[in-house]
Amino acid sequence: NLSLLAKAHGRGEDMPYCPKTSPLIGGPIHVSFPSGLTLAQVARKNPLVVLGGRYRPPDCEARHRTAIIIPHRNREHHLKFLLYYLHPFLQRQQLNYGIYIIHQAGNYTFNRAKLMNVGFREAMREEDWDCLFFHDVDLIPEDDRNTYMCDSNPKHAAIAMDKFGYKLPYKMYFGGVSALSPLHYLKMNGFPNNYWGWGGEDDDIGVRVSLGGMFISRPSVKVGRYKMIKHKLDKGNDVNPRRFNMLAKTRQTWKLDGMNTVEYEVLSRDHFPLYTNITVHIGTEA
Ligand code: UDH
Ligand code: NGS
Repeated sequence: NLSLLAKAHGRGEDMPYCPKTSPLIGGPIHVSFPSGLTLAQVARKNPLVVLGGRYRPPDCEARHRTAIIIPHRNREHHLKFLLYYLHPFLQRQQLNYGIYIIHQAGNYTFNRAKLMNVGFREAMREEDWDCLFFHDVDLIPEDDRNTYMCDSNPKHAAIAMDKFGYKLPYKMYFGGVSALSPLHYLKMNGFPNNYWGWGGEDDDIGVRVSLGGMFISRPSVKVGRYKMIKHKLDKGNDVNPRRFNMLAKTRQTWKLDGMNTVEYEVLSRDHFPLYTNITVHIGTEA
């Protein structure tokens, strides 16, 4: 089976599996934001990344296939820094990975969770990923031991962010970066489609985890550390005044709204050197 797999990938038949723990993992990462960085420089530093932002370890068969899903609009500056850190980070973890930017078309109010549903479906269309990392564009992991692999329960990875003093802001926080297997995702009917604007969608997702009969797993606070690139609330992403009312009803709505009802129109799919860009029209609030 292994040799068939290797053949299907057009590689040598005797490629061994990568070690269970990557020898390239180094621990804490010093994160700073070099001025004048360009995407071309990031591409030059990552010669083994192929079109669409895909990578597989050159000398062993990866044990894990992880897709990174990044909701995006008008944050090219943050994206550049994230790619600068994320590509080498994922390579040190010896993953088979791909990076997907899900770009919301138009100027209508932003909808982070719906973009994640789009990312899930579109990424799974391309490859049999065994783990999906839902990743804000402005969060840079600060420790290699924060492995981008799935656990047996949905994982909240961004447990310790600098802006919260490297602590969880509250026990049920599920924002920033989370990791789910396709099975986890379908068990909770994906994410809600109707949180337009800032706030609450991550809490809804956290509630769905338990409604789907699962628990939240987390790395240790030593390892799940992130630096946030500072910014203000974006234009087109005003605080959602309906979020508390909606959150109070998640138990009634989660099966009626989610992956089973998501509707959208893909406007373009581009395989750029460092990422796959999917530009999507996700409509407007009902
Ligand atoms: N995002 C975009 N473009 C936007 C809005 C959001 O790309 O216009 C994406 C991006 O990946 C971002 C994520 O959605 O990391 C989350 O949005 P956010 O960064 O605005 O949310 P966060 O909570 O910061 O990190 C909000 C700033 C302070 C809000 C205070 C409200 N009380
Ligand atoms: C909660 C929000 C979450 C948000 C978190 C951190 O209050 O969506 O704060 O926000 N929940 C609601 O509004 C219901 S932050 O400090 O990053 O601006 O992620």
